[in-house]
Amino acid sequence: MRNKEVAEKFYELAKMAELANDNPFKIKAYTEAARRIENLPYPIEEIAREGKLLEIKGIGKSIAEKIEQYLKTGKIEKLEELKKKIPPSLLEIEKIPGMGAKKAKALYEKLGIKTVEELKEAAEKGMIRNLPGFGEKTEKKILEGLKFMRDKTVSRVLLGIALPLAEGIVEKLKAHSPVDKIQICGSIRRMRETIGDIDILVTSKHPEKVMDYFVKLPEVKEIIVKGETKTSIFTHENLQVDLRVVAPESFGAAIQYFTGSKQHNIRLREIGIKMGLKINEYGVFRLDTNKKIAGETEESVYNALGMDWIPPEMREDRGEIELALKHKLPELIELSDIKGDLHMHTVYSDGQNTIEEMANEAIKLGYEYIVISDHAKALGIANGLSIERYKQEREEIEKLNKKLKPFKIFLGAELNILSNGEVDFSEEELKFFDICLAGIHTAMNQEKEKITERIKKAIRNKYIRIIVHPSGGILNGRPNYEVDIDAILEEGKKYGKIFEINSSPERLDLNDLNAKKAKEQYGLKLAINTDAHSVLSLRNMRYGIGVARRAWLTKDDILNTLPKEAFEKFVARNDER
Ligand code: DGT
Ligand code: CA
Ligand code: CA
Repeated sequence: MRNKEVAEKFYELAKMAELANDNPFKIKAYTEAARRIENLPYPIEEIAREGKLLEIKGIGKSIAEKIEQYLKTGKIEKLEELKKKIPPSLLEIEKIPGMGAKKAKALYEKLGIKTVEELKEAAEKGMIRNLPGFGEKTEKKILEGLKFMRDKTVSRVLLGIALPLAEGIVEKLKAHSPVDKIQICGSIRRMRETIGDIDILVTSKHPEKVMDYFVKLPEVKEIIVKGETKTSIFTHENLQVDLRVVAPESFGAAIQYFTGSKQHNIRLREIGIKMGLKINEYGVFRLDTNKKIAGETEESVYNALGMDWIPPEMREDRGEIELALKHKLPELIELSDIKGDLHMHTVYSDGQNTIEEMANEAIKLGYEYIVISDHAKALGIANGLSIERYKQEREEIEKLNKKLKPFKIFLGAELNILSNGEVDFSEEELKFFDICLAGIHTAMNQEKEKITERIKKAIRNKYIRIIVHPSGGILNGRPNYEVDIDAILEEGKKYGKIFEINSSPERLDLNDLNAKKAKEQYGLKLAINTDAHSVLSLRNMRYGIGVARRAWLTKDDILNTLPKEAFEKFVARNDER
């Protein structure tokens, strides 16, 4: 389906027409057409083939002709003409915050600025402030806009976006091209929270067919290089995907090499050299005779170095190599160890599904229990619940528990740690819940001492068992609160509290390093929860598992690997205290 691609061409046409001072009605028509094409439920190429373009609302004869031109030739004549009048690089300039078409055009006409580099130079030299309609303030804004764009282009993509995208590509390559083995490598395989680019390795007897198919995938926006052994493309999200074809006898060595991390690989090579071995993406070789001694499987590579195979999530050179040499690697937690999810929302607060829908989905995922933890009343924007509404939830849950047996739903609450460390309800009221979770949702800008003390106070509340998303950051969004993580982990240890690994791909909080520290330095247990606001996001559990594995955690470190009866006992402690 080429809808998105065609739509983008029309957006480009509209922008170029604007820069060229074209008729405003035409500009509007191009933009409108782009929007319509983007939202079409059918492939535009099929509609064109059937001669039905004019049936699409908002598309007239002249636009229909342009669509046909583009589908046939890859070009729109009108756009090519405009490009002769106006340098297309102005489109880049126009996108910078604080610029826009009018200013881009004025700078081009008055100072001949055609590229982002030229714009930067002119702004830094103070050449823009004296132009009519610009001034010092505008010049400063342009410099800030340039910096923002630079930060944005180096920003990494969330694992929650990159992993499904990579899996989609792998599925298609498997189904429609002659690949034999295929493996996603790089930071995705290591389950890093953000991803720079996607690395996929395959073996095949017909590499050229694999590459031909790969570059025609609908995910592809632009081909960077296409070769027999390596092809790189950009997706529509501007994410680079590198596809490499390697020889079957080197597959293990290659996936080991391209899984990284770079630091981990460097350490392996150092150890290899001491043993008289050379390691590269083709295999493990004896330095003296150049004889290949391993490489077909990843295990063979690690074994040749006297080590056990190391799970990809641990390959960060944080001590895993030493453990592998001593055959003492931990048995990491797996998704199938999870027996319940302890943090989710329903239509009672700001979720999209009912309690029953969430429960049925959890049953499908193989869980034995869940905790429904809708927001409490202080969080007005999330439709937080009063005790009366929690009572309604309790009634509904009791009915469902009869119906869904042996599956069990617990009534929880996600309390708000208010700016003074108190929560939404009195201790007397908190007795009502099976289990209480608490986290910060407001006043996140408090200074370090205050916000740390605030969380410590919540930790001392005997009814609160789990601290959710303890550091508060949103990946690619906002930074963590200024919280002293060590101080709250220490307090958590004193009061026997559980800290959450929030599996939502925007959060992944605690992160790998803090989760590792929670276990190793403070002997704490953690919970891995999804914080799901819909049945679909219950499936985000695997991202939290990725964090836990990167933190070297095992099944025993995680509260919600407990079977139902043991979890019931954990919950019952509420009454004793
Ligand atoms: P990313 O893409 O920034 O999220 O991180 P990675 O780890 O996927 O890095 P990437 O895509 O640059 O390279 C993939 C793997 O290939 C990397 O983890 C290790 C290996 N690799 C790449 N370049 C080098 C290198 O210059 N030296 C070594 N030893 N390994 C490399
Ligand atoms: Ca990568
Ligand atoms: Ca790469």
